[in-house]
Amino acid sequence: TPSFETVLVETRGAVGLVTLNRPKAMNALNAQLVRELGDAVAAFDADDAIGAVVIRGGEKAFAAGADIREMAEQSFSDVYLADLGAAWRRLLDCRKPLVAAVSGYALGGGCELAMMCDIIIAAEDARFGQPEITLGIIPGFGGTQRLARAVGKAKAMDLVLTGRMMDAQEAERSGLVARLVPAERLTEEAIAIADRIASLPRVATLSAKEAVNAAFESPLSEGARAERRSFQALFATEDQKEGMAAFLEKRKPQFRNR
Ligand code: CO8
Repeated sequence: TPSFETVLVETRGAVGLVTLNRPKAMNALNAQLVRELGDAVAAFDADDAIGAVVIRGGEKAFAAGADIREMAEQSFSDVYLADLGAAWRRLLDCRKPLVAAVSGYALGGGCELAMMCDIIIAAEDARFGQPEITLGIIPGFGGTQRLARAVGKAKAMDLVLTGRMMDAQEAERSGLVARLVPAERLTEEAIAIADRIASLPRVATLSAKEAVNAAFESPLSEGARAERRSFQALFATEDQKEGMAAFLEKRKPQFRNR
């Protein structure tokens, strides 16, 4: 496992665990952290032994946004030329499922990071928001788009225009958060979900992630057509034969990710 300064990387069986590690700055996402996070996720994506990845922060903050100290004096040209989008895109390029385990603050870029993951699990003390407007900017890494898709226009406008925070219960009710768990069980539950995902046939898993994501990228008929092709293609895998044979023979399947 490679070693980084601003993120900690571990494995738990077939699960890759990335911990954002700038606790003194509430895990503010500076350029180094975003780069290292991208490297860590890409390394797990390339590792055959890993089936899913959990990204977590600390107890007080998942991440309180982009690093305001780093951004404060930057000009348009600085921000334009730095193109941190390239680092973020490495997360979006990850084909394996990403689970965000959120406790404490997930604000600005921190909320955007959580929304780039496939499943958000939140502790009961989690708080989400896009406070950029209070700094004279707007979300810059997909926040307006992903929030609108996750919670609808009314609540997305409310959050983005006022900069207010929503608590974990509101986030779960609104459809941003998949599951709410007590804070002390957050990591354990997130790893259990990732471990369950990692135990399932991988070709189908990656196809399923791709298919659900197509719902946000294409018209219904195109998405459904792509889904149907993937569905049909999965009949060419050994794991489909094994999964169905095991069901009929009333035994546990032995998936080989083939
Ligand atoms: N950037 C830099 N430092 C931060 C940040 C941040 N986003 N958030 C907190 N810190 C630092 C504080 O400056 C403080 O440092 P110090 O001890 O040196 O003074 C330390 O973390 C602890 O913070 P607080 O004392 O403020 O702790 P509180 O418990 O009082 O408050 C809050 C916690 C509510 C999270 C508060 O810190 C806060 O409001 N933070 C800023 C939240 C924010 O506005 N985030 C949006 C940033 S803009 C953005 O994310 C743009 C996204 C575009 C994508 C960019 C990708 C890179």
